[in-house]
Amino acid sequence: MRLNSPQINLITRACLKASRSLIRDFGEIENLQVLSKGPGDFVTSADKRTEKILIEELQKAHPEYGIITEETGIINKSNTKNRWIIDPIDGTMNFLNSVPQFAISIGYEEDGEIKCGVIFNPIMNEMFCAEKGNGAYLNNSRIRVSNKKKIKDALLVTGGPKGASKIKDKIFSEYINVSKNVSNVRKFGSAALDIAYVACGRFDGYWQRELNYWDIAAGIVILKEAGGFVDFFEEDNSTPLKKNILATNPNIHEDLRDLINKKD
Ligand code: 2AM
Ligand code: CA
Repeated sequence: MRLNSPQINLITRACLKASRSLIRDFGEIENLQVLSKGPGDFVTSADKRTEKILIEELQKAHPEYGIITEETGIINKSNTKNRWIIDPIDGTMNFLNSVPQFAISIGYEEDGEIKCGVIFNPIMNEMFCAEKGNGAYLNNSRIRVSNKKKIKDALLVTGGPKGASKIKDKIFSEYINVSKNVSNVRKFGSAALDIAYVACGRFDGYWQRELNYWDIAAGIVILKEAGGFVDFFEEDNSTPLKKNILATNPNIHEDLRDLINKKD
């Protein structure tokens, strides 16, 4: 792999270290499914344990960097120049159900722009990474978005709505509208991996509402470096960490945007 910024090296190392205990924890889940209590609390602690290792590793090199994480929140709030954006387990519901579709996702942001990122599925041993200007990779191979030209032939992926969503009806009707006009739509349950899969051409496009910044930060640079287009829609300035994302190969971007905007 020809990515060699200090930040990408740090993120990669932190991911590999944290994944060791994450793989062990995943192996325990099946045993816990049979207990009446279920694995809920265990997963929460696996999430926290993973995040703690990631933070410790990244802070060793740069204690002054800002950090935005799913579990801990914001660290070193005043540093908005250099920030790590961390999701220790993206696809928690899959993890909880013994489905090996989840990932550690870490982006590095400089002056408000994501410069590099890693999305690592430790069970499949797939590491997606990218650095601005230096391309995107899956393990050691360069990746590129698909070349599918027509939206009607596209295989898309989406997610949501969340249990607590106030716009469930809107999300479902959008799903119907889009589904009727494309080849098919999948729901895989990990936003980070959904974007990574668009980046390597497994899917032609992805959209989802009501995400958090840490779900997609690493995916933004990976998709762009793989030749994809990424964009946010219906942004609300009062909640800058909440995102509605549209991420596709360049050919179908406008068509998917039109489908999302289309009303019944
Ligand atoms: P998570 O697994 O880290 O919670 C599932 O559609 C995708 O949406 C996952 O990437 C999931 O991230 C993300 N997501 C963010 N907030 C969520 C929530 N409250 N409930 C379900 N999924 C959520
Ligand atoms: Ca997430």
